Amino acid sequence: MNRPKPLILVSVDCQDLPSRRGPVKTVTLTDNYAQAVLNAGGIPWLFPYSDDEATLDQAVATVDGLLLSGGDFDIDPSLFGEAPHPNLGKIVPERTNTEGALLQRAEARKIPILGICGGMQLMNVSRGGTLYQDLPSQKEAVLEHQQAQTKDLPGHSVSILPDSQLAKITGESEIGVNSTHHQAVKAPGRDLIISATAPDGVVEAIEDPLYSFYLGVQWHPEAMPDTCQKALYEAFITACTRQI
Ligand SMILES: [Mn+2]
Repeated sequence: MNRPKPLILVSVDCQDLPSRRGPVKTVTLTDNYAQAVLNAGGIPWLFPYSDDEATLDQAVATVDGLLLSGGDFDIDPSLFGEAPHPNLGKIVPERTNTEGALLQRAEARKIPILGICGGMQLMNVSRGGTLYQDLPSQKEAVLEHQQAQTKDLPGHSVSILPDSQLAKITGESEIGVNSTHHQAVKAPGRDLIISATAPDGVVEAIEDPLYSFYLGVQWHPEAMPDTCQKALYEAFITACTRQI
């Protein structure tokens, strides 16, 4: 008999897509997230926005892992006690509220959690951490973190903290990563360690050593072909398999 595959709740974007009868609100997810979960041996479950407590409870109780995807949004700075910066991008309260509620429940169950880009930023904020609302205008001497080239190519390198979960997963002390963000972690939240930084000091990964798998990365491993990036999703799915 085949080994059962873990079920992974994947958070989504929601966009107005054109149709012949006008714009239609549509749940969206870049397919490479779903493919990365499938390729690593998991079953992705795309979960829409909801504020129904019982639904959120049951949804998280049902799954073996939580993947907070990135997307076309910024985190609301009121969540970390700041007024909006003029260069703050679009905030999507429905999305952020849904993901925050899912995250809270996933943390309570201590199931594996992987956060990508904006997903990582939300993990930090939910632990009381803060963000740069707009890196270029709020931090001096930053590299280009919104690369012009496609996401399969690295935009900058990151140094990985020795003995961190990320170091164990990748087996490397430095890797190339893509970079398509203008926000970033400023102060890390409760119990979180910074496990990767860019050459300019920008935080690129956070983790909670008290969890079996709690990792946020600022880049998009699902968009890169490198073996060490695939290893990230494989480690996540392996950890989720232990929940079954
Ligand atoms: Mn970056």
